Amino acid sequence: MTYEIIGKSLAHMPWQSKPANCMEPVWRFDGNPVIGRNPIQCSSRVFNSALLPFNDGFIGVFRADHKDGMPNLHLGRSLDGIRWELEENIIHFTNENGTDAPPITYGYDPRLVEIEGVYYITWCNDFHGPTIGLARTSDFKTFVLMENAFLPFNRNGVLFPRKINGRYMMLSRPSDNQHTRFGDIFLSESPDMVYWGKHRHVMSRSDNWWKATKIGAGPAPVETSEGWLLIYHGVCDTCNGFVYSMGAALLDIDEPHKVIADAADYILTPEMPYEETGFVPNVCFPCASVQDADTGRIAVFYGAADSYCAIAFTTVTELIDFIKAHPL
Ligand code: BMA
Repeated sequence: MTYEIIGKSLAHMPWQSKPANCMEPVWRFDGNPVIGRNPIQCSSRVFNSALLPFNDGFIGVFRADHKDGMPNLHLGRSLDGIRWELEENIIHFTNENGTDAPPITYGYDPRLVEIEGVYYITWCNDFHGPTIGLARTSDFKTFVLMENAFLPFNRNGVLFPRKINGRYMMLSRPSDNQHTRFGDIFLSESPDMVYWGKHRHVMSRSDNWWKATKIGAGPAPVETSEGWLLIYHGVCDTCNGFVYSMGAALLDIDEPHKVIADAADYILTPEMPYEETGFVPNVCFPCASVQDADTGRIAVFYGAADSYCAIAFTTVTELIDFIKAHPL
C-alpha cells in the first residue's frame, strides 16, 4: 500500500535513493555532515536547525553556538538544501510596533513553519528559564518578535503547518531548568498565536528504553493520507549520558492530540562518527523536514552530536509502513 503526502511539490529537494543493502526505514545522506565545525567566524558549532523551501531554493534558521558558549539564531540560504551560506550576524528582531526589540539572551533548537504565507519561528527562548519563543516574518528581512507562547519551563515548541478547526496548534514539551530528566509531548491551541490554551496530552515517554527518559516533537508534522506524520526525538539515559534517537508516530488529522499509531522502535539512532562524537556525543536531534507531495520523498534535517547538521531520507510510505509494522 502507498500513502500520500498532502502538500506541495518540491522537485528540487535534497534526495538520495535508498541504498540497495539498507534495511532501515530512514537512510543518511552520504555527504553528511552538511555543515561542519566553525562554519562562521563567530560560532564553533551549528546544529539542531530548521529549513523551508523559499523562492527558488531554501531558507534556514540555524542554531549557532558562539565562541562565548551562547546559542544564537542565524539565517542561512541554500539553493539545494545541502550547501549553505550562513549569515555572520544574528537575527535581529523588531517589536510589533517596528521598534528594535532587545536582543534575546539565547535562542536554540529553532523550528520554522509557513502558515498562510507567513513564516513562523519557534525556539527555546529565555524567559526566567527556557520557554517557547515565537517570531514571524514574511520576507526573511524583518522579523517581528511575538509573545512567548508558554510559561517556563518548556522546550521543543513545534507548530502545525496549518490551522486545524480554525486554530493554530503547537506541540511542546514542558520541562525544567536543567537537563530535564523527564518529559512528554502536549498540544495547545490558539486563535491568534498570542493566547494558548485547551492543552491536551499527546504522547508519553515509554517503557522502551530508547525513549524512556523523555520525548520531544521534531520537525513540523507532515500532513498525510493517514494522519499527521510526526517525527520526534526520544531519549535514553545511560551510565554515560543521554542518547537521542528519532521516532515516528501518526496523529489524528482533526484532533491531533489523538495518537493513531506510534512506532515502538526508533527510526534512526546515533551510529555514525559525526553522531557519536562531538560536543555532546550520541545525539540525533531532528528539527525540520522538507517533502515532495508528488513522490512522497521526505528529507529530515537533524543536528548531530550538538556539533553538525546532517540530512537523512525516507518516504511517506516507508515511514507509515514502519510505524504500522512496529506498533507500540
Ligand atoms: C537538549 C537540548 C538540545 C540538545 C540536547 C543534547 O536538552 O538542549 O539542544 O541537542 O539536549 O545535548
